[in-house]
Amino acid sequence: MNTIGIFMTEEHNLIFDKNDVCIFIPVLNEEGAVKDVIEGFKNIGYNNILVYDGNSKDKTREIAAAAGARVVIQSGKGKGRAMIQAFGAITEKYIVMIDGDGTEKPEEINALLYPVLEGKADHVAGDRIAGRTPDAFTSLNLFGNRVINRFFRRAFKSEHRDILTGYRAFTRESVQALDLKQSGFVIETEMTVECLMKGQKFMEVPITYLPRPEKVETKLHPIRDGFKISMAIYKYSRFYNPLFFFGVWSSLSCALALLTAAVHPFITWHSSMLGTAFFFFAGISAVLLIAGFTADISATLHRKTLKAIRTNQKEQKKEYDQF
Ligand SMILES: Nc1nc2c(ncn2[C@@H]2O[C@H](COP(=O)(O)OP(=O)(O)O)[C@@H](O)[C@H]2O)c(=O)[nH]1
Ligand SMILES: [Mg+2]
Repeated sequence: MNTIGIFMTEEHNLIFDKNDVCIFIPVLNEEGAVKDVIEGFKNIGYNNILVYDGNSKDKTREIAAAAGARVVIQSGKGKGRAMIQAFGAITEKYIVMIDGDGTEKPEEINALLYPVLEGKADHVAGDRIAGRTPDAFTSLNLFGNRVINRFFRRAFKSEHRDILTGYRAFTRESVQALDLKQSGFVIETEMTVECLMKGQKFMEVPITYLPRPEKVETKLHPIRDGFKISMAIYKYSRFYNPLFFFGVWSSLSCALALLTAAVHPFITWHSSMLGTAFFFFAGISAVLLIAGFTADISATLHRKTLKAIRTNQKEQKKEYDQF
């Protein structure tokens, strides 16, 4: 099969070698789906397929190797750990990552990869919520995803629609610049946050999201992992949007102060205690708000400085390339 890809835009024709794209599939007990995912890519000329296995207890490794993928067994546990290990080891210029559970379509790779090849994006994420088919998400998962994405948009003042997606394309250089530490399912959130922190060009494109094939189980625990992800979003907002980070507690204290003021006329026998509580909560609220504003100034200045450094680096690289 010819591995030369030609991608035509209005401005230019882009020719690339599909072997320069590493298709990376993290898997854990996916014997029911991994073969179709691998073959889906091979059928369209992408033969460079790397499967990172999280010590599956079924025949995932054997099936993946027989289908023509390189199989590596990750050390330790967790999807995040597998991703960090893979990003450190991959040498190809472009990486496309996809779940091994058959819920995403290999043939939709172009929508993700082309903006990266064109240089329009460093990192493209497939928005599963936009292209979900009926029953692809359970109602609990859809609700959880919506709440988490809304919380993320609020915390990061962003437009992201699906931060938890596993179908993504990026340059090796851009993903290696991210400071990733999460071992489990918080890794996608961390990646998205890191892209924002590092000022990378991030884009979302709609992708089809299919129900899992029969007998293929999700490894994600909606309540436990949903809680961990929400906590991580809050924690990460500290450096990106400190006004939100401190503002949450400032608003809560403010609400408690108002509550004590509101009940004050009705519970006269506790009035001195309520008065103390009012000043306590009002004080905490004010202090946190001041902390938020102060930290927000530092964060904004920090972002501006980083942006200036990056622009400078890009200009220097351009000059160097011309020379
Ligand atoms: N290597 C590795 N892969 C994992 C691990 N846990 C899950 N995966 C894989 O990561 C992908 C996403 O997991 P999945 O259960 O589909 O999560 P969801 O798509 O968010 O519901 C699938 O291909 C899983 O097999 C792990 O601990 N190690
Ligand atoms: Mg999945």
